[in-house]
Amino acid sequence: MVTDTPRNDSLLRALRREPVDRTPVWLMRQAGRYLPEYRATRARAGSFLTMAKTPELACEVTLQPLARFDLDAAILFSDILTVPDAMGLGLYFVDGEGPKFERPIRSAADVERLAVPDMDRELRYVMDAVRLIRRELAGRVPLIGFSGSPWTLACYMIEGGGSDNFSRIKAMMLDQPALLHRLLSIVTDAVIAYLSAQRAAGAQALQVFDTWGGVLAPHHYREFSLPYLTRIARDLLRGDGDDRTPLILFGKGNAPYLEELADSGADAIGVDWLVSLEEARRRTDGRVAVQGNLDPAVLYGSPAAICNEVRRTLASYAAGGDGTHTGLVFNLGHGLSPDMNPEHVQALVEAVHEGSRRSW
Ligand code: 1CP
Repeated sequence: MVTDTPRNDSLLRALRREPVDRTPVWLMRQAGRYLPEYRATRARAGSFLTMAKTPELACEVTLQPLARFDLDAAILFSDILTVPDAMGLGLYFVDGEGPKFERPIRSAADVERLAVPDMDRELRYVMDAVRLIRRELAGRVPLIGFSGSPWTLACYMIEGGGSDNFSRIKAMMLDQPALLHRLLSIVTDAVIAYLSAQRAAGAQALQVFDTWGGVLAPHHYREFSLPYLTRIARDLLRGDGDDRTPLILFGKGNAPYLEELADSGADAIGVDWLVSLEEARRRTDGRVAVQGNLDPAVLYGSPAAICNEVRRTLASYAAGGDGTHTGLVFNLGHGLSPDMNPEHVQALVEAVHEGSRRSW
């Protein structure tokens, strides 16, 4: 395991709720289509999947936003759907339509055929990318590895792609709950193996994206998403040494469950903009770090408006505790979009660092 501390370790310190000189900031989908250099690499590669499956290209695009902005972390360039792809579902992309699976899960027989993929074979390209990125980062900032949550992965596996109403997975949840639990359990084992392998390859923090947890009614969330997130947090913790690799649980629409998520064993909870950081900090009561939560659409405003919203967000977090920013990782409440202006991203990153300096 590669455990050396990066020169800029503010992300790792904030995740441990230790004081930092300035609040760390990284942005979900920081490598992506809003950057012209990303579009150029993608054109050269021919497709998103070639880019994700070629370690040299994945490394190149991972580093692109760091060359432009003073970000405090790199996030592995990959996708959450690599895991179901490695489980044999056949991931492909249709231009303008997003990801799809050739063989979605539709029956009990489909579920029974699923197995945890071999990380050194089917997902070796991801681990090779992690190792290469660590080498190229040369200790500048930490590298975040990630996975989708079991519920969110199951959504894509059963729907066969993106969905507006989640009709197929919700029908399975209602009519065949034991079958859905069986699938979620296998996917959870795969997620734990995947995150452990990324950690062994050099990822210094890990994030689970529960993008679709918020489409569930509370009793369904507590039955079909939360227990699996908790199992991931507990199992990863058990497999970790003294030099613990922090785990961030990000969820869209997870505000109703902040207390329960803070008890999951994770180090940090990532929240969207439907809850204030003041409330998120108060309700998690210093038990975990908090990550978030600017509405990504703020980036459509002017740089002056962006700075204003960043300051409000920082002040909100400070007001939820002892007046400091300790334990805050600044991020958006969800990912950047392709039509966002890189100069506005620059203004955001600078505003976070300026607004949080010597604040503790
Ligand atoms: O056309 C392109 O270039 C592909 C667009 C794209 C990109 C840039 C996809 C397809 N995936 C990615 C990269 C990606 N995906 C990262 C890279 C690291 C980063 O810079 O943040 C990460 C962390 C993801 C994770 C991911 N993929 C999530 C969870 C985060 C989120 O946004 O909620 C989800 C839901 C996906 C599925 C996915 N992959 C791609 C698309 C367009 C989608 C969404 C499909 C849908 O439901 O409509």
